[in-house]
Amino acid sequence: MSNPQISIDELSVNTIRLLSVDMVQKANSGHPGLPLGAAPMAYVLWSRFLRFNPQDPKWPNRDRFVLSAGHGSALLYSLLHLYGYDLSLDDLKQFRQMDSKTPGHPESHITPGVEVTTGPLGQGFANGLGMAMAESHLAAVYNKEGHAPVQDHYTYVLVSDGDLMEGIASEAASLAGHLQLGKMIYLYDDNKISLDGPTSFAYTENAMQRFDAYYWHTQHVQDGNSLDEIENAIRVAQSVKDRPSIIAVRTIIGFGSPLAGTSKSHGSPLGADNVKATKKFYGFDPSSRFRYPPRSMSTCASPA
Ligand SMILES: Cc1ncc(C[n+]2csc(CCOP(=O)(O)OP(=O)(O)O)c2C)c(N)n1
Repeated sequence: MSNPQISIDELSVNTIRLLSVDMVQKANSGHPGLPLGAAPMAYVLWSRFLRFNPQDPKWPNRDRFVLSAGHGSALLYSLLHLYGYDLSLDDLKQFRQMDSKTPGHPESHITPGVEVTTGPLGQGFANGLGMAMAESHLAAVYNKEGHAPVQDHYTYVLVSDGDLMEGIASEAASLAGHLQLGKMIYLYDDNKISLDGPTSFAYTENAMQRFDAYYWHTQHVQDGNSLDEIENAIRVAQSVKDRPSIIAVRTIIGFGSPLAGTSKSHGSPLGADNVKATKKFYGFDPSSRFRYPPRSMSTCASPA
């Protein structure tokens, strides 16, 4: 790294970003924009909140994490690899290849740690509702006074513009509000860009006002790169027990790349020159591939 003062948090976020970029570039196919923009919120969630055990991915009382915007799968694979799930660097290098553990969209039966198969927008949103309903039911049946709860986990779902445009998300949101599922916490990657350009081409309503009407608790994080702002919002969401929560986190798609803020970073590899420029932006060696510093380092001299 060129900046010796970089914090472990920043280094971790940028490593998640650049592993994702490398996966997409090597496969010559995929979606780099979402991981570049949404890595900070994913990192805050995974490093400061999520309870899980990579050695026992099906531990019954684990927090659930669903990437409803399944096209951003490289983000999820980077997280699973870095947090110690059975997903190697070689698996990341096989992104989008036949019979690999890293298919283009997450598949629950293929990759350890993937809770649910996602890709059709809106579907993961609704799966999150099912998971939260299950948690609430199991807690009501099995948790007993005077004993540690058997079930008390959260369901966290990362959703995108496309998820909120889908009808199924509205139906699920309506029921979630009605059931007052306070342990559903949704992070909305509010980047205002979709596949073909700005969301204003297809989307006019104020989505958060819809969620207010569905009896959800809504919040806005203005700076999607601010780890502390994101953390505070998740803490507030956890304190709201009688409503599901959605946090609209304002991000920039493709952040740090020359294609930032444009739909060109949504669903195509950045291209070799742009990958180099992006690595330079983050202070990584532009010619490195799939490289990151050892876990024990407190500051980083070079990711190579
Ligand atoms: C139901 C459904 N329709 C269409 C698609 C194809 N598709 C994949 S990503 C995408 C655009 C999603 O845009 P957005 O949710 O804003 O994601 P971002 O651009 O922020 O990555 C579309 C239309 C899909 N996956 N699912």
